Amino acid sequence: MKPAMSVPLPTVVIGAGGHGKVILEVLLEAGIEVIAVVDSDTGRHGTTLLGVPVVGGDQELQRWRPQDILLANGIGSTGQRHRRHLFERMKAAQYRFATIIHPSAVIGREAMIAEGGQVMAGAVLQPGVLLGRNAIVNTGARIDHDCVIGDHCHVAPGAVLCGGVRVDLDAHVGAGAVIIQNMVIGEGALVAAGAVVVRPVSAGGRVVGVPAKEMGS
Ligand code: JB2
Repeated sequence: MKPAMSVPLPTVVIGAGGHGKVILEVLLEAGIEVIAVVDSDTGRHGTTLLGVPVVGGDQELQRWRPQDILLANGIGSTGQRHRRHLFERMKAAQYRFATIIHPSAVIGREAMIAEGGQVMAGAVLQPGVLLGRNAIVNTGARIDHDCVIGDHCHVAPGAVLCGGVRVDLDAHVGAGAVIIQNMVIGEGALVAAGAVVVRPVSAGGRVVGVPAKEMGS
């Protein structure tokens, strides 16, 4: 059973870079009407992304009333916390964000995906997983039962979270990392690509290696 994507409204993608392209691919693959992309780089204005026009910067959103469209956050890892700030700025302006699930993703029963949550191609969310607002489960990542992934987190491509893992607000789990069951990854923590986490990671911690250790130690 899959939670439905939030589909009823035309959608605008924010950001025409790498993440924006992947988000747009999901939307198009799911048959969503994407009416425009906006990007702050004037060099991209007047171009297209996967055939959708890049109409200008964020000020172009004024073309549409917030209640008439959904936004899709196409900002990925660019700039620390930038993705979160953009989400919060647009929410304050009354916009709503699409929940995005690639048709190839596997979503288990009683999994829940909050507003703006993004699940990319080939990702797996087993039963009981909770994915927070504006959080990303990127390509091919596997999230086992009952994991709780906080708002604005990013689980990068190919990462594996065993059952019952908690990833707190703003944390980043790098590509191909493995986290054993019942670990807690604290707020704002960074798990480097390829790390194998067998101990909890404290808030703001940065771990690397197999088994994962604090960076610099
Ligand atoms: O405030 C903004 C803004 N800030 C940056 N508003 C709008 N509308 N656009 C903004 N941008 C634009 O986002 C930049 O001008 C740029 O075109 C785009 C970011 O593209 P980039 O490819 O540099 O980064 P990304 O965040 O899309 O992708 C990174 O993170 C992903 C998760 C890359 O590392 C990817 O490889 C990765 N998959």
